[in-house]
Amino acid sequence: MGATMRRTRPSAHRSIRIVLAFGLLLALALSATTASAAPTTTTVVVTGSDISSGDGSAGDTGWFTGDTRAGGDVSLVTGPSPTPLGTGSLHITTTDQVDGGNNQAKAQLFNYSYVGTPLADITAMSYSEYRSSDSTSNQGLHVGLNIEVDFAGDGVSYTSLVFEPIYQSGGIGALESDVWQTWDAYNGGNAKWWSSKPIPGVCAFDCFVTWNDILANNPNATIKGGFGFNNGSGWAGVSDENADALTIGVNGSTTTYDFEKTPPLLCRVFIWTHQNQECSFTSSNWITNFFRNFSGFGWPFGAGFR
Ligand SMILES: [Ca+2]
Repeated sequence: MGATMRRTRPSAHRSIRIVLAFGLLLALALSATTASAAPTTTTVVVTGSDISSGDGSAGDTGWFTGDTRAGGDVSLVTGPSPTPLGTGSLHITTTDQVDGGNNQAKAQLFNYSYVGTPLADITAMSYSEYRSSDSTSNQGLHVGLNIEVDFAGDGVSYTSLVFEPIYQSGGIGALESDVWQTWDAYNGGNAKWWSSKPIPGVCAFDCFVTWNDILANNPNATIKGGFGFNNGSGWAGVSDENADALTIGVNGSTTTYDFEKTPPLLCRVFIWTHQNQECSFTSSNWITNFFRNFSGFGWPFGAGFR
């Protein structure tokens, strides 16, 4: 009896250890799976060296001035204070230039890194904007967002979807000058957009429909070109605008672009996955950016400037 018990006890302990080890491995595997699928929040600083003229039609990603025409200008400046992020912003202006009887001044700054993204995967869009009282254009005209879209998802179709603050629930009464205002261009799918061309469910120019309406009528739509800011054309008068903190979310992971005149102090973060993650600081907001840049990446072993 005693010899039997001596034989069975070690065997039972081995079984328990095997079960515990298997359970630990399973927990680690599930943890890793969960970590890899977790949404991320990223801030990217955009400075002048990040911007090129023209568009990303050659397949380049990054920032381009798009269809910026004579009389339109984009530049990176300090202020107007207090900026939504950092110390600078994008200055996006149009003059009262007249070309052939129409005011054609137009300024754009588009990002071409989202080409091919299904519109249905977009989960956030927002930006901050500042209209100077030096503007002489109609006070309802504030800088808006554009997305160049393949609405049929067939590689051929094209329209520009446009978000403008004046067509949102507050109307012109919500628009102000000489103050930063933040616009939610997604708003749970309830933000209003219009289309530059007729597409299923949306007429050209004059149909102001929700993002969800566009998706319902164009379920295969994808981003075809640029996503970003537009000022003009066809706006009589001078438009003096600033923009900052452009956010886009894809499948729950958001990226916010912080426009800055001065290149930030760069650092490199070493995280537990042994990957390096660029992060950025400016002298006045480095504490905020320290935590913002580290969120979503887990605790680092260390960080260093370079
Ligand atoms: Ca900024």
